[in-house]
Amino acid sequence: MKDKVLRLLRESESYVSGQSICEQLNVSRTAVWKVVNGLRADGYEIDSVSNRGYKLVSAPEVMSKAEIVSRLETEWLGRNFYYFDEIDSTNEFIKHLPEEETVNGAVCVGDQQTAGKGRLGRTWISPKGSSIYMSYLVTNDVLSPRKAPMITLVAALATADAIKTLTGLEVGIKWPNDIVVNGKKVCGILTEMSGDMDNVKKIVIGIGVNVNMKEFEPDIADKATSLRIELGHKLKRTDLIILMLKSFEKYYQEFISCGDLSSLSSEYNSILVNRDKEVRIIEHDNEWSAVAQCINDTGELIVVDDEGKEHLIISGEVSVRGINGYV
Ligand code: BT5
Repeated sequence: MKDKVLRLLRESESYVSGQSICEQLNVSRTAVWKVVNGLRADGYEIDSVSNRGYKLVSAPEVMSKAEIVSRLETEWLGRNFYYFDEIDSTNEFIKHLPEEETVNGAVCVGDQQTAGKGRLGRTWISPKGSSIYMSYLVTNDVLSPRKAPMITLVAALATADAIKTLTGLEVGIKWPNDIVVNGKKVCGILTEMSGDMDNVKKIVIGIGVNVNMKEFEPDIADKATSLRIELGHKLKRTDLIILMLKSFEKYYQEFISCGDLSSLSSEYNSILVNRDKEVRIIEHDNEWSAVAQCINDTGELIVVDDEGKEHLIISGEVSVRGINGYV
């Protein structure tokens, strides 16, 4: 209800009468009054003038369900929205939604994760109040296990685009799923799927963006950064969330209508930080060096070994590192 009232107030440049809010939302005047007071308690400045109604004067710099939902610019992504001040992992939450809430485009955002996950059992550091931890659910009949890993690349491209639009920073992608600014990781993506080999039932895309963190623990300080560190000032997390959702919806739709990455690979390759660089390919029981070239239309990384032989690296099975460090 808060998000609906907030949206009506945001959509109007002047006063909105209590009566019109009641009619549009089909609720009583008292209910509207209570919601407005609740919003004021959350820090929204709402002017009220008798015979004219309510006007939103300013919004606080908070991240909340009402703040995000009232500003959504998407058609389907985030229309089922879950928000937590604290959650173990937004991916785990989305994975365990009950059947009737398992709908395409469900989104979960947490202000803090107590068990944030990286890939291959690693940890994602997820402190309170400073970053974005967000997961999207896609349930699409046209997805197959072969196509599912490509979604990680779609999400990386969409997130990089949103970060660039908001900050103007030069944003790169370290294949397949890290977003990098000035050679350091600012965002990681974890895609998980469920179903069987013939029928992928659902895919959960989890994205962590370091927005306003001021520093990092010593063991990752040399390879992690935040948008605040790079820009020199804080950002409103909700501004980025709104752009990320809009951007993912756009890129995902493009991917689904093409069936692969053919219409997105040149854009991906244009910001691929591994391009023409020597990389270490770290496999389960083997490690070797090669020069990375670009991704193909199905999202594999094309690398050339010391003998000039081309190999396709499939995401999810290996790690790729820079020869002298992270990138
Ligand atoms: C990733 O794994 O980069 C995927 C991270 C996905 C996090 C999101 S947050 C929302 C959703 N819910 C979850 O539980 N997870 C997703 P990987 O490529 O394995 O990188 C993990 C490694 O990055 C760690 O082993 C650390 O070295 C480093 N790392 C951990 N936290 C970091 C942070 N906040 N910023 C930068 N690097 C970090």
